[in-house]
Amino acid sequence: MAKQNCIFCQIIAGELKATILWEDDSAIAIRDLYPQAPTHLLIIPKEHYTDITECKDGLLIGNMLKQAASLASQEDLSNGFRLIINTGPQAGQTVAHLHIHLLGGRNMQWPPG
Ligand code: DGP
Repeated sequence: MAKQNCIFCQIIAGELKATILWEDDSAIAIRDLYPQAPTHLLIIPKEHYTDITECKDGLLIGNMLKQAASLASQEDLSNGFRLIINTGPQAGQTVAHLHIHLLGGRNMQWPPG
C-alpha cells in the first residue's frame, strides 16, 4: 500500500515527475534526481517497504537485482557498476522506501565512505 508523504510512492502513483526507464507490475527504475555518478538509477518496488529488513519477498528482490544488471547493460556500463542498498540512518538512507542504487560511469573508491 502507498504511504502518505513518501516521495517514491508519489512517483509510482504518477503524482511526482521522474524519468522512468523501466517498469513492470512490481517495480520501477528511475534516474536519481541528485546523481552521484554519470549513471545513477534507482530501482524501487511499487509496494512500500521502509527498507530491506521489512521486505520478505525474495522473488521481488531477486527480480529487482536482475533488472539492475539489465539496466547496467542498457546504460553501457561494461567497465563496471555498483549496486547499493542504504539501510537506516547510519548507512545514510534518506528516503524511507526500499530502493537499490545503480551507480556507474566513473571509478569508485573502496571502502565506501
Ligand atoms: P538514499 O539516500 O539511499 O535513501 O537514497 C535516496 C535517493 O533518492 C538519493 O540518491 C536522492 C534520490 N531522490 C530524492 N528525492 C528524489 C526525487 O524526488 N526524485 C528522484 N528521481 N530521486 C530522488
